[in-house]
Amino acid sequence: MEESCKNVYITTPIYYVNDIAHIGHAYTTIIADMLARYSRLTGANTYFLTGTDEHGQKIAQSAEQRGKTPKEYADEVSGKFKALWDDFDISYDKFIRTTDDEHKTGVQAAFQKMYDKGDIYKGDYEGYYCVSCETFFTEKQLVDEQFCPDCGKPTNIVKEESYFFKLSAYEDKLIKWYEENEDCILPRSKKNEIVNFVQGGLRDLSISRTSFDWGVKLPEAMNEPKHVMYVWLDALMNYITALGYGTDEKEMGHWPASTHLVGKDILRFHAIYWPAFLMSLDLPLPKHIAAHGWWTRDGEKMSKSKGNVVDPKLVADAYGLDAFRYFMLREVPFGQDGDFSQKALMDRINSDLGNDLGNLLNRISGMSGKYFDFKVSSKDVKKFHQKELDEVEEIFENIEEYLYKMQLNRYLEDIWKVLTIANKAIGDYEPWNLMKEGKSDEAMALVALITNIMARVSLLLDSVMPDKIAKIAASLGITIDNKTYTSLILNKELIADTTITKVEQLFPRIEEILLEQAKPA
Ligand code: ME8
Repeated sequence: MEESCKNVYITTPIYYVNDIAHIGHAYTTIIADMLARYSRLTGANTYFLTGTDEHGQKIAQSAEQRGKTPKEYADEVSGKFKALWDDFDISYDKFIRTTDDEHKTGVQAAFQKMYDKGDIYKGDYEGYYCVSCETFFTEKQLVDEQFCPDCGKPTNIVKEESYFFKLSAYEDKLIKWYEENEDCILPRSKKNEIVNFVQGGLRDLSISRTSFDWGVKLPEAMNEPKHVMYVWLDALMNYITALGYGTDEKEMGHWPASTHLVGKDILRFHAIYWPAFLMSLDLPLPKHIAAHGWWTRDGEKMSKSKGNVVDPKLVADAYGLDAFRYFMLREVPFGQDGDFSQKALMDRINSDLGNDLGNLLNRISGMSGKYFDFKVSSKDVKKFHQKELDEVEEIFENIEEYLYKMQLNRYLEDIWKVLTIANKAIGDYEPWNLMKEGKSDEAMALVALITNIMARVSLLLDSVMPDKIAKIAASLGITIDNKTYTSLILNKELIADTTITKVEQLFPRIEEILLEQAKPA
């Protein structure tokens, strides 16, 4: 994204199929979608991956409880995730499933390579396992000698033959990577936690299980039919098998990932195991691993087991998909937790979207229609409004930096500062008086200034609210594409003469909470 024609590869976690999609999953996916859309607008060669994580004990148990085979169950839930993302117009290039044959072949190739390198050895595992988190723990890590320190559920004692990955051998290399790549883990506070954890010492990682069989088998050459791979090894590899690692290698040109988006619950897997696996495979490391916070309800993390999840589809249907996208990105600083509230969503719609954005468009169409038969010319904007143009320039100067640093709320805040400049200019220059005084060229310059600001804002907001921005762009007579982006954002040019068309009210005022409750059916 930093320059055009470069490769950009954005990923979401692959979601477990034991759960229904809730707003937490939607949040990660919407952020990734925003980054991918923005990247495409800049002209970068963009690849966006999402999908589902379908192996492991947790899925096998959930399927059994429902009287289904794991594959039947995975097909059903994976299909629901995909349908939701399609309904949300998520612009993924590939939806990977870990039960795909190419994925399984790719993971086996990776396992074999790490084994051949001497990074995998056979041993016996003895310790504790949390099925819900699919994570191994030592006795010391448990809470009250029994419970998972992450989710609080009881753990199981596991004693079985296992293959191990020599994670301990990668301690120094990982520390070096963290030191040399300032923004490899975002936000910084989360990076510090990871660095401290690794400095505390790493133990080798058990990467195969023998007590159940719902997983990828070890490579055939190893002749270990009892073993299936640890689900996290299988899952993390999706980021390269999706590009054809170990099979046709077709899309491997996209590697390394630009940004792996994850929730903070799974940062350790991504920031410790994953780079160590990649080093073992002699592959370059991702540029950023960005961990966001949790959406909570009444202060508790949203999760199906707690029964407090909010259905993103119900919310989007009631309040509008684009408004929901904007709300999620704007409401909570990236990395922090946020409590979901319909009241806060309603306020954002009425104030930011209705008043500041939608109403500004109405004013453009109203003024241009009343005074100039909808024709707008930028001819005199610089003559009368260099001051406002400079103010806008100053705010937009580093706006893309916020995206690269994942400060998405600040990105949006700055766009809203610019909208404030536009709204204020109308009050300051009073075009209705300028017209009365016969200064129609000055009034035209003002209307054109606002139109130009709206055009730039539209380019910057297209990735956030693609549907509404398409309507705004059509009303302004501009096209949202790389050519317009280059002209207006990179080259800071003004738009050519244009004709405004009226649009329906984009964000009708919402007077009351629309959903009794937002729980999934
Ligand atoms: O962990 N708030 O899958 P998962 C915000 N399969 N985000 C949330 C959330 C919440 N309350 N709940 C879930 C897995 N998420 C593994 C990943 S990747 C190689 C394997 C989002 O279905 C957030 O992105 O449990 C979190 O990291 C992810 O869903 C966990 O999804």
